[in-house]
Amino acid sequence: MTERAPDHLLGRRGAMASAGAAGIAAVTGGRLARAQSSGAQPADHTIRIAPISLEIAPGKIIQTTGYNGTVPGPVLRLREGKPVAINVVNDSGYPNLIHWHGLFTPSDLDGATEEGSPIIPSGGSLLYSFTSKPRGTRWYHSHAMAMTDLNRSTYTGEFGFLLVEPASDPGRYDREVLLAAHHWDGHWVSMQDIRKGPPPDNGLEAMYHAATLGDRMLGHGEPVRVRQGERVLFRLLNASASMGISLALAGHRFTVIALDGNPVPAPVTVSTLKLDVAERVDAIVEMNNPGVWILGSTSDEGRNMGMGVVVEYAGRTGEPQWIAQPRATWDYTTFGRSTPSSAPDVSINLKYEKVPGGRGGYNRWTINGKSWPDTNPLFTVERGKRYRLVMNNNSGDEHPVHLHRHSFEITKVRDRPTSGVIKDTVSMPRFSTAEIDFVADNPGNTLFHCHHQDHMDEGFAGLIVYA
Ligand SMILES: [Cu+2]
Repeated sequence: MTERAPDHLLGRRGAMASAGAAGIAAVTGGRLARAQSSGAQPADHTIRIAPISLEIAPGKIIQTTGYNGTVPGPVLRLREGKPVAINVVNDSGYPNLIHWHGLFTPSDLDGATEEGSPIIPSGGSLLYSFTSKPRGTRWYHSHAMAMTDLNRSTYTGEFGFLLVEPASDPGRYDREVLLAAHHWDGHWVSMQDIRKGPPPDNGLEAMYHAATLGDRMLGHGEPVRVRQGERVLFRLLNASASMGISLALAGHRFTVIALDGNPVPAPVTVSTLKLDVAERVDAIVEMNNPGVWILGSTSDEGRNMGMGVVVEYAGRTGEPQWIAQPRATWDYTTFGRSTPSSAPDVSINLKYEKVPGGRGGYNRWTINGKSWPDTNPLFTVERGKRYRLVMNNNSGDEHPVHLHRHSFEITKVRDRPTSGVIKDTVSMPRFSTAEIDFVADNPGNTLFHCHHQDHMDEGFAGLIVYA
């Protein structure tokens, strides 16, 4: 593994050490307690983070870490509006914590040291206790730093679905299928060597040799078994550390009903789904084309790496079929209203740029010219006001930017106004613009960052603070 210059070590690493120590020393309000010493509050769920040997295809063993001995981790089904206590035991072998992605948690329970959440030392444990909201397809994952270590944080098997279910809503579907995508077996390569191109595409990036949709590589797991006439709800999650994906189900189309777990105004039917890192899509498929099909990456390279799963109708056998998909553009406004949203109280411009690392070096990332921790604070908000983030991705890379502890509304994509699409992560294509609005309705430190593990570790993060 390449050692980096000392200045890189001062990024999130320095901040984590101080915030983590402070967090553990100052346990707040009794809601956050070390499970070992609390004793009084029983846990509804226990998640043990530990090493696991994962066979994703015959003879293809991945040595990683995961939750409760499975990858993905156990599905946590929580009841909307109800308190839940989750005991997390850290036997991962490194300082760690869990982020409850998409939930409106207090800062100290959110699992992000930048907000003041405590780190769990190796061998320690922590009780997370919060109210489950909002309803929808959420997930949980490590929010530790990885830096150059591809065996930590979101590079590992430390991810799982977290479904916040409404008190009463049976849903109009016959079967629910949960599939999480992940990339494995990563190593750092210089893009200058790969693309033979000039800067700026020149720094080190993680490349992968294997991928899964579900628990095994395409063709090596149990098929998704369906029956003709069923309406199947697919809950799809991209739990990759740094790779966006496009998925299709040969012979079928998806009716998208929710993005990042939140119902969309226009449930449009499409052939391909695009999920950037951390994004979720809930889509209904009418099973009306009996056969044995592949649900997988639209790229041959992706499926060859393992990104896919077989969908098998009852009574059907044979080789799984793939049908090449016409190139499709993915646009959030497809699922939104064309009417503009409410006007914001305050607009804030955010420009994202890369500081190329050169051959053998790691790229740095900036928001308005600054990298974490110089982006603490990024800006200050007042409770109850509506903020518009006017974002300019002035780089040749795609960025899934994620807002913690709040949802936002997409209000413009490039030059197209839209409303009604509520998310917590928005993918910004290379050299693009977008606008998102959020209401400052959950006081406490709030992290805003790119969900690419390496982009975040290399400075693409900022802290929004309440006045
Ligand atoms: Cu990024």
